Amino acid sequence: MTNSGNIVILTGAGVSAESGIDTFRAGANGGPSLWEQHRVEDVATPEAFARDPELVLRFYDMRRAAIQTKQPNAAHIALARLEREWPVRSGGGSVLIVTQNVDDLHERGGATNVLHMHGEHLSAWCTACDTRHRWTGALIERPPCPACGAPALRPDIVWFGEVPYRMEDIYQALAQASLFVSIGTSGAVYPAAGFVRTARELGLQTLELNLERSQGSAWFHETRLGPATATVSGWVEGLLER
Ligand code: BV8
Repeated sequence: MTNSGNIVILTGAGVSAESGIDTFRAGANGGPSLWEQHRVEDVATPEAFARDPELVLRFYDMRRAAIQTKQPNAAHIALARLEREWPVRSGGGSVLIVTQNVDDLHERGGATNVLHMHGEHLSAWCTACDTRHRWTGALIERPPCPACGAPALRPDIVWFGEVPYRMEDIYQALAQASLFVSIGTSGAVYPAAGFVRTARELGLQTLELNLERSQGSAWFHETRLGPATATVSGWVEGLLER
């Protein structure tokens, strides 16, 4: 625990729901959730990719195209404002957004200090030469890797059973922070769902902003319920204008 004023913010699908992106447990407009349309293990595991690469590539091509038609919402924009203004307002505190989301709405909302622990749709990973490439198009035709030419590109996404990205950076940021805030996540997927306990063990203040209580709610000092566009904007205004 430090009184650094550093803030670590964990976000999940709920922060992008009001931008029209399905969450994993509920469709954006009351439709079937992402996982109702496909069994997780059929589309988001290395085994699934080995078994039926076309199905997996089509699933991610569909989502990669879809997010490029969506816009950041007031929650994304408020968090970007906090990232810009908190250092001055807090006398040097920083803001890190650790997101489980694979869309680019935090960045298009203006945030720059964003850590995608589960990867990004707009990135393709060559499993032949281990390079990553910004990618907005499809992968189903197995296009050649821009670096080595091998038809070995896969979505740069952390699938179930794979180790999330930059775990050391996340734990280090928590160790140097004084506030942990979780926004729009059900707390169902680990290791992300365990961060609040780590934060408590480190003595951080903890706050949850979510539409409903998450599986880890009991670990938070405070929970504020409601849509992210309202709760996040209110929280940021409260912090910057107090
Ligand atoms: C790993 C990319 C080893 C893919 C994703 C311990 C116990 C049990 C199981 C495990 C365990 N440790 C590991 C596991 C296995 C597994 C796991 O957790 N399984 C679960 C299902 C039990 N974890 C893994 O396999 C991970 N890898 O463990 O490697 C290891 C261990 C330790 C340290 C290092 C390595 C890899 C997990 C990553 C998988 N990839 N995404 C893709 O996107 O296609 S996970 C994916 O699902 C998302 O990224 C996200 O993480 C998760 C979905 O959760 P949410 O984002 O929270 O979305 P959800 O729909 O669930 O909830 C939305 C919430 O928003 C709701 O609460 C709702 O109320 C709220 N909401 C809705 N609308 C709004 C709103 N809130 C505010 N405003 C609104 N408008």
